[in-house]
Amino acid sequence: MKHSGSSNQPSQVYLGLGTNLGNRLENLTLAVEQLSKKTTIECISSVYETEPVGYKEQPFFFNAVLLVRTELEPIDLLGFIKFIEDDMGRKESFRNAPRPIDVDILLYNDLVMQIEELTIPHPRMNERAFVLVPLLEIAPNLIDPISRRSFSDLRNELGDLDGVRLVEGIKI
Ligand code: PH2
Ligand code: MG
Ligand code: MG
Repeated sequence: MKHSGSSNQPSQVYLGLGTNLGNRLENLTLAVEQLSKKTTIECISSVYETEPVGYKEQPFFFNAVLLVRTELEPIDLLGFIKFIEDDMGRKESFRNAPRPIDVDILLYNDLVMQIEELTIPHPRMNERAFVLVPLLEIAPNLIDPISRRSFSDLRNELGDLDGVRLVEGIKI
């Protein structure tokens, strides 16, 4: 099944990147370089340094969001992402554990899907300032395909954005 409509246009996908082990900037750069082998990178947010959410006893993250275009179907994109995460040395341990790189599919066109391996939109993105702040930087008018509300309203409802700080002077 094609998720990009009847035309053969590539799909527009927002990806969330997170890293909190090793050289975080290098990890982000390497992940983008790897992603560019099978997708076209359209837009990259600034880098944000963010307080860990969930499991707290771990280093601060660097987070960023990308817009890419790809002809990969969601499940094939997920496979490609897992390959990159494994290649960059991610160890399967526990949920929310520290990792050299985490790449999450946030949005895939306006697709809504739920299978065992993959839920789109990302099920926790609307609660996470470390996702919504960089997402809104590159897509200020985007709408949540489930609630049909703007992500900017959703971010405003989060209130406290203190745990998310723009890192000045660096670019992926
Ligand atoms: N990712 C998580 C859990 N907690 N916290 C921050 N600040 N950034 C993340 O990318 C992150 C997290 C699970 O993937
Ligand atoms: Mg994640
Ligand atoms: Mg993930």
